[in-house]
Amino acid sequence: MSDPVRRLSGQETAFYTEHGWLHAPALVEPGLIERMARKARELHSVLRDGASREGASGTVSVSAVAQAFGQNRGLAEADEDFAAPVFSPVMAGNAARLLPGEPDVRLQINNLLVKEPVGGAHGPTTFHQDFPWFPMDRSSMLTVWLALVDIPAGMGSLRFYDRSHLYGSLGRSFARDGDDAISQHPWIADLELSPPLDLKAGDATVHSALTIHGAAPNAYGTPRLSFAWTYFDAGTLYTGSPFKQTDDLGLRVNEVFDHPAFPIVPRS
Ligand SMILES: O=C(O)CCC(=O)C(=O)O
Repeated sequence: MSDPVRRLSGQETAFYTEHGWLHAPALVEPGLIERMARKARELHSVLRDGASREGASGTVSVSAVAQAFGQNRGLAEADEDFAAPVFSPVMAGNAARLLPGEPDVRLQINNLLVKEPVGGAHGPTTFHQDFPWFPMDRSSMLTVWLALVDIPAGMGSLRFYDRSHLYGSLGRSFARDGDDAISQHPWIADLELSPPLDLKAGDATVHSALTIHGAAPNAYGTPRLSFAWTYFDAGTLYTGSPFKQTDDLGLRVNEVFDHPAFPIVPRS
């Protein structure tokens, strides 16, 4: 079976290394995106209607994803179409080449992300870094954010503070009121903001766990449907810092994340 993900070019990996983010047009093949989008819509309508029945596709486990509206985790473990880009050897190779030293990569999390139109449940995504929340001893990690439908800038495609990954860990957002990254560090506003991106279904953005990013509210009449997943350097050590995803897994402090929840993804 051919890989549904295309290999990133040297120019793209160089851009990411310099800027801390990347727009990767047509990263995933259209047939797969159509299937993922259909399942995401089905799942969304199930969740919106508040039903707890099985997904109409029969392949998506609602119980696995209904934990948080707007952020439905673990689809790659439940459904072969969501698994395909996440466990793609080409994608794992892309991720390795984006990280310093081209390490093996582990999967950290995968998430169907839904941003409802203005007036619904969701507003903007305030600007933040991902890394400060994680119980990891190094920041060599990145997130692939894949558009499942066309996502014009006004629907809330991600924007990035250019080169903000060069400033290390800048602290947590979402911990207190008014703690977005720019309020905490007004100098960040002097960095260039990435252009508003009109993403086509199958386009992706990639950002470092140190890159400050956020998104506008969804000003369109339909939900913004994207699927995001995160890889990290397989040599990363667990610090033991409290974190819901890892607290009860029996991970050992100062050892690697050798656990089925964090598989190493074979690469080509
Ligand atoms: O989808 C969003 O609006 C935010 C996603 C995000 O912050 C992330 O994937 O790291």
